[in-house]
Amino acid sequence: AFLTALLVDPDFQSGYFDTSFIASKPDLMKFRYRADRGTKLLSYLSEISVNRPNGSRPAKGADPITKLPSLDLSTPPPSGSRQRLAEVGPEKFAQQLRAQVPIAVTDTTLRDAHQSLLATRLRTIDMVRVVPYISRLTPNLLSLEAWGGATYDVALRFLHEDPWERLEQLSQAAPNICLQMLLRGQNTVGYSPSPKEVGDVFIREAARSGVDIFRIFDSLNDVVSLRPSIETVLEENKLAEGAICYTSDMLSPTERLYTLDYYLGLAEKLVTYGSHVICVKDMAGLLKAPAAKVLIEALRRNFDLPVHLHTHDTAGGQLATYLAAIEAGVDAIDGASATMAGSTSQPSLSAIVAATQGTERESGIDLDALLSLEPYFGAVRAMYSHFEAGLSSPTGRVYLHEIPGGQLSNLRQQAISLGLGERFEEIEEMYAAVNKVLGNIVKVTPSSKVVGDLALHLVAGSVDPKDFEDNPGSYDIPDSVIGFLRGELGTPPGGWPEPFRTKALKGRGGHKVTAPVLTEVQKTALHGPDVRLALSQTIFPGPTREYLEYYSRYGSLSLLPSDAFFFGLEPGEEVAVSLEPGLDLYLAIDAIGAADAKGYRDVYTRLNGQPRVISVKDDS
Ligand code: 3PY
Ligand code: ZN
Repeated sequence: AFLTALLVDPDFQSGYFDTSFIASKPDLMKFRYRADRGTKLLSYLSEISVNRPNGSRPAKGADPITKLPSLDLSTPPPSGSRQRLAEVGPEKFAQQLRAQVPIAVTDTTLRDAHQSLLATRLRTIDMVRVVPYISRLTPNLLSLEAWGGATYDVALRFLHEDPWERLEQLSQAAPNICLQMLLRGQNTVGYSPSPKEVGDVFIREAARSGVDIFRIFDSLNDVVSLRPSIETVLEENKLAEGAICYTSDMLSPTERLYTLDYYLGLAEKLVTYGSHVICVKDMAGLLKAPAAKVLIEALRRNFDLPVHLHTHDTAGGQLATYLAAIEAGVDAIDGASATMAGSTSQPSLSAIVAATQGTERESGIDLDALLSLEPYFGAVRAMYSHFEAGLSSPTGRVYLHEIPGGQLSNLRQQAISLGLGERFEEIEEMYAAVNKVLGNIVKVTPSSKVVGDLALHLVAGSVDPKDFEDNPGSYDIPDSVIGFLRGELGTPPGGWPEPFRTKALKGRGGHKVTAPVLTEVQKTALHGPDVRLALSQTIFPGPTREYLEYYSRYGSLSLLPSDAFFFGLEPGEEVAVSLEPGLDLYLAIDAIGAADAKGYRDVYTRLNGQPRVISVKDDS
């Protein structure tokens, strides 16, 4: 196609031997560049269509684009929380949040909901398409939680996307609503602590790239470790939401550790460190309505900060918890679009808005607007059904095992891949038993991963947890568990389980914790021109290497529509890819040939109608 364009160019025809005019034809070179990008994407599609790493495509449902609300996007979205934060600054913003009567609402659909239902697989393209509608239809949201948590890792590792590009695109698509991220304290968005310098650089870059609200937690509720992160957020003039992770059952008469006083003690520290908001992070959905009433009332009575409640609807009762919390004065709560809500995800936004409509604390969010967004997310969810965890109902068993919403769906998938899918109840019970062995800890990423890893390991080996507790020296122990016992994630609230810990570490390098340090190369990179890449390389070296390999081989895979990205194309199918506004590429596969003696197949493709044959090794 490049040659054809060249040959028909009048300058080429008139100047036959003189090619210097090419320098004055940048479009030709662009054409070449586009063709290159197209060929790379076609190579990826050919590879996926031959080898189908995600299995075969589920029955094709409605294209989510056809389900977008009908709305004129040419008018700018009304101003909202983002403008307010920029105008009045985070302290005043927090005071106003505390003083306002309407309940403030965060929409978690683009982060926690898909992390908890669809293995965090939602791709940027499916987010960025709907955000301009959200910003116009529900401009009164407090925030959009759309970044951080597991999304960073999964973007690099499985979606071959740059998480920073996602953040930038989201920030542009929702200029009026605060963007919120979940930060795992000193673990940033990873599974083990990073040096403080990494946390600092990470927060500054995130703030610059569009994050307005940082929700920050520690996986063992060691809130002292949150101080540096909170301080950096304050320096960036963004809103710091220090979180206390809720676990166990505060009002149980037998509860000795996770009591009201324990939570008030944590909140006091967060206030001292300068947190603007106190978040109660109920990651497993264990906060029952009566406990919410007591906890929220006490937090608001003891401190002047607004309180933001986060929960997961795993057992099915969390709307009741929200109503109790609202009555007790909670300032903000979290929900997800109804078609991406419920069970391990957040309660439904529509249900929240409907339940408060006509009351003193009604949210100001338009219920019809929320309803008009549900079909889009319903169609998106159907397109990602491959990643559903198979949790088709609420489960009260969460009160027994206390597995966080984001982990419950993941653990089911892990169990299935280990051939333990049929024994999931055993894994749940083992998770509860292992939690006791490890000292009845707070379980949220990454401490929850420690408990999950050990539970799977013991069920796979049919080990009795009591025997493991008595004789840990006789068993293999996953690395994450050894790291935890050494104290890499901090100290558990109830102290160390002894003599188990000493026995388990004996002969395994002892109790010595190695503090994370940066190499000189990492240090230089973090202060060099490509901070984002340096952060990814420091926090996730392996996945970043893989991302770069994919990028050099296939280009910007985030441009592909999701069903083509996950499942390739059927022979005869064509997709359009928008390289930039007004510039579409058409990619098609006509046929896939038989494997030759070496196992290669010819894939007959077309790029903007021009045929080309791509050879792919069939791994089957
Ligand atoms: C995360 O850290 O990813 C979480 O969602 C914790 O709840
Ligand atoms: Zn959550």
